[in-house]
Amino acid sequence: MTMRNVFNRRFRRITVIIISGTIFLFIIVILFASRKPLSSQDSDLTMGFKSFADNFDFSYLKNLKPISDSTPQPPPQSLLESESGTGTKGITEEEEEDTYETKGYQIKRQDVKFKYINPNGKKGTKQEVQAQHDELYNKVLTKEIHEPKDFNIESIRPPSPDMLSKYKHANATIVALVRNHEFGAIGRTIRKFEKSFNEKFNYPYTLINDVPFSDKFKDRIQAFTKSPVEFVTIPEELWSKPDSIDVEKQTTEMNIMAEHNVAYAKMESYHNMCRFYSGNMFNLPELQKYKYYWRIEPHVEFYTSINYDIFKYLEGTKKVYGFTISLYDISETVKTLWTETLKFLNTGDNYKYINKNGAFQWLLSDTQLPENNQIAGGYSTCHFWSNFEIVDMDFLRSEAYTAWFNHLDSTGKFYYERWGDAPVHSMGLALFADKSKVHWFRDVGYFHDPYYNCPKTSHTRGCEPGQFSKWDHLNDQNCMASWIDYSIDDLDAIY
Ligand SMILES: Nc1nc2c(ncn2[C@@H]2O[C@H](COP(=O)(O)OP(=O)(O)OP(=O)(O)O)[C@@H](O)[C@H]2O)c(=O)[nH]1
Ligand SMILES: [Mg+2]
Repeated sequence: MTMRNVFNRRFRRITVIIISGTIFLFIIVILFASRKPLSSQDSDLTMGFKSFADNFDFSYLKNLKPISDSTPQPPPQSLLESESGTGTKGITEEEEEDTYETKGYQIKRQDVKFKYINPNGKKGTKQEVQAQHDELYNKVLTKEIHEPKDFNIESIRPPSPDMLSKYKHANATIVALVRNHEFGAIGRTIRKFEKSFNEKFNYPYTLINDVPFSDKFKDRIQAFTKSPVEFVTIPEELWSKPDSIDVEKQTTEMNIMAEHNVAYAKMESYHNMCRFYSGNMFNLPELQKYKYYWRIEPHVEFYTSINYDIFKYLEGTKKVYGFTISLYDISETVKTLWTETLKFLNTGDNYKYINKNGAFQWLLSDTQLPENNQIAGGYSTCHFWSNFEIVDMDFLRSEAYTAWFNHLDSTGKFYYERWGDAPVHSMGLALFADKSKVHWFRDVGYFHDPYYNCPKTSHTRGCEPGQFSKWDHLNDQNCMASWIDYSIDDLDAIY
């Protein structure tokens, strides 16, 4: 074969390849040109490639990934859970690395730590900070507000009186732990509470006692309300001091607290009450049928006529807790509550219970009463005052809260210290709940001696808007500015 013939044959072969390649490309172009305009239909373009690819077997191309469907997929369940529920799921490794310095928390297995990072750069002596906090509190409480804006309040108005008997309630009850001799004081509270809220809704009451209620108590109480009242005696095992408590140690510790003027230090029934409200009350058989409770107490005041169903507000907004007053605690009563809690969080997989949107900075702030943080192992002692609390018991009955309470209880420090149910509930909420699910009922005027929540609303009478305490020298006990600073993103969003 001559060189010329070889060239001609090669030239012909190349020409055939080029022509068939061009035809192949031409067919593809025709196929896509007949589809909708590309600019407006990106997802169709992907689908076009996909259906095209689906008609061929590309399995021999090892690294070719299937073209994914362009339909948006829901995020993985783990990410959804981190939105508002409890737990660390959804925190990426990357986030875990630097949140300690920038946000004040590190949530790693057996390496959980928190620190106060003073997010707003608060400066000054504690007196100066106190003055700034007083000013903020006063400004917020003297601003005229109305009902919450984050829910359709018109949909949860009271029924007309003739429809009251047919009203479809939320799954809720009003609770009070009381003693037989307190029938007058709790009766007066019920009368005020009825006027403010419950005569418009008739939610049932659950009155609780560590001994059976007397007939006299029951007869007197029923006269204060048209709502059903259930009288409950607490089973011994949910009330009394556990056998595991070292009585000698208890006596020694109680005497020390009494020497430091800690109120009720030596009163064992008070310690029982705090432990009961902290971890056992919502386990009473009679409360199993309910999801929400609103706690009331003898000797309190309600100043606002509430014209919407507060339980349905919590239910509708999926909030887990409502409060009116936030204050500092007597630090000697909670000396090791925080350190015991850190021990719990750093055991096994317990870190997973922490909600990364918890109110950590509120738990740790040390600008107003730094001496409290020193005595309480870093805990600010800020808490929600639990004599007024509206609670979703599913939170208190959750695995996270239950495991944590069991740890606290195992230390015996409801007796060796005087851990109150208020700091216990509050710390649990700050760690395991999203802070946006904890609601300050700013619109509800309330008083438990000596502190107020007194808003400026058209339905509030009998208190002075902005006043925190009966006694000015107790204004430094107000922790609400810290809640406002660190746990409310937008003050105008709800009220
Ligand atoms: N049945 C019963 N109820 C109790 C006992 N101790 C306290 N309570 C109730 O528990 C609630 C809280 O007790 P309080 O004495 O008001 O405690 P506190 O609010 O911390 O203290 P104060 O500032 O004195 O009101 C109240 O409703 C009391 O009636 C008890 O031993 N038995
Ligand atoms: Mg009280």
